[in-house]
Amino acid sequence: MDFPAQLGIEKVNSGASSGSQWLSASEQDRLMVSSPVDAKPIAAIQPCSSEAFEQIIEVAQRAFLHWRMVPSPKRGELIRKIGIELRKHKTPLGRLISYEMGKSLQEGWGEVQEMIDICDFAVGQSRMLYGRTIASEREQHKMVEQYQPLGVVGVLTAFNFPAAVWAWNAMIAAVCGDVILWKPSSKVPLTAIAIQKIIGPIVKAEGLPEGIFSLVIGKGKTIGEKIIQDHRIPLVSFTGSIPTGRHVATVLANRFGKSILELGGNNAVILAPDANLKLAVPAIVFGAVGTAGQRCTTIRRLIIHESIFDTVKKALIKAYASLKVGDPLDESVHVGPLIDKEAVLCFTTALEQVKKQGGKIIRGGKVLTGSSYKSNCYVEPALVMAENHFPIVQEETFAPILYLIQYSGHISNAIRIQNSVKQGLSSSIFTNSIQTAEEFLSPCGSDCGIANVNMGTSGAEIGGAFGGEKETGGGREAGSDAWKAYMRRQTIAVNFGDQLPLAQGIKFEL
Ligand code: UN1
Repeated sequence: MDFPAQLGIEKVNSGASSGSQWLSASEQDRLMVSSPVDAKPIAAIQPCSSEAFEQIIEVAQRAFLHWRMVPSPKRGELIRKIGIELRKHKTPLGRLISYEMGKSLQEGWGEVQEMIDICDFAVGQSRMLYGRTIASEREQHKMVEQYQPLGVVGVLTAFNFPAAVWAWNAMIAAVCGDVILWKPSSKVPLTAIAIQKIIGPIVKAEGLPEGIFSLVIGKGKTIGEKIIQDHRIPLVSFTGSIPTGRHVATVLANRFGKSILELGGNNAVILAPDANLKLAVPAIVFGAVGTAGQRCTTIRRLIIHESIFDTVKKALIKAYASLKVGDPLDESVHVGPLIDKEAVLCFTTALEQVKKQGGKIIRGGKVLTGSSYKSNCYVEPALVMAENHFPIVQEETFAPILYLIQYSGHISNAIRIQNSVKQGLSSSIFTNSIQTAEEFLSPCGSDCGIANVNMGTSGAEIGGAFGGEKETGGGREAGSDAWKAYMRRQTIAVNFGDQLPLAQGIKFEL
């Protein structure tokens, strides 16, 4: 296994970097990272100390003073070079993601591709930070709106996307003139170290200062908490659970900081009576078991019309029987391990709960043991007959459990079931009827941030704004106009005349 070394991962790594420099980090609480694939230790990390954190913030603040004055198309030029370098590292980086996180190699490479795509997008965006002109009501006045950089942006990412979610945030924030402080999940910090080692030298070679992209590794309770509390960080983008997101939002709101939240999903697919099952079945299986059910966008609920329920159930049982669970680096494998034993416990506990609440497991659900599954993190993806109101179905269990739920009558009944959860990230419908599809996309349709037709709920392209409603947090990242969240908006009025007319026609004479 040569990819960790190829990417500059050492036996013991510092968990604090201001760009190309690595600070001496804490000797205490050394973090040993082992793979969920085979339980073997990969490398150790010295977490970022309080002193190193202070230094990094100071360097980042200094970098911002320079970076905000670099013309944004020039900032885009740096991102273009990062995209080129990521292309060169796609093979080993995808392998590291797969080995450290456990997702299939295809999905590991897909994640690097998502980084490359957002780089390309950000390069274009760097020439399109458009404001607008506004008609002034006063004579010889003009009004315009412009967008200015914000400062140090904290990006707190989750274990399930060790690379791409940072890139969505960081590449866009960087062309906006911000500097980025990344705290990855301490379950997958080696991917972050590898990325930092790719980009740090590029920034340096361009003659740009340290501190545009910094990295701090440590526990959420220590380093994560420092970031959300710090007044020097005007914006925090957080991806993770709803309870932690609620805490992040509260702390940020209390100090009038900005937040972008990407929290849990409880995504549903609706199968209308006229659904094309040739499309639907593979889409559902990929959406439910891809990344071993650990995407925010994973399909968790399948809302099936009663007229096709038995056919769909049989087709899914058959498809699940052909799934290969095992080493995700083996390209014939569909499903790798869960991230850790805690995640396995969540899977088994949820299945116990669903049985108690009246559900029935119709396929899978076992924890796999034996020499191919040494880490004890492998599970058989489960198909479960359930009802939407079961408390466990209302929750997001970050594991491959797909609840089969029946509906009858009009499509509005399925939409009502779909929307009857607290989360609102992604949704989809399979139908060949324009009326049904358009009702799903109408104001009385899906209440989610993402609504797809004739495809699954996961695997969004970076060109769209990514995020969800309700307890998913309301944030938007990646494409479309998501860049605006990384900038401060300024409304400008200029008087080019020799009179001083007041707005609203107010008279004030001296
Ligand atoms: C996540 O699970 O946090 O749409 C992000 C998708 C991916 C991103 C998921 N492009 O499934």
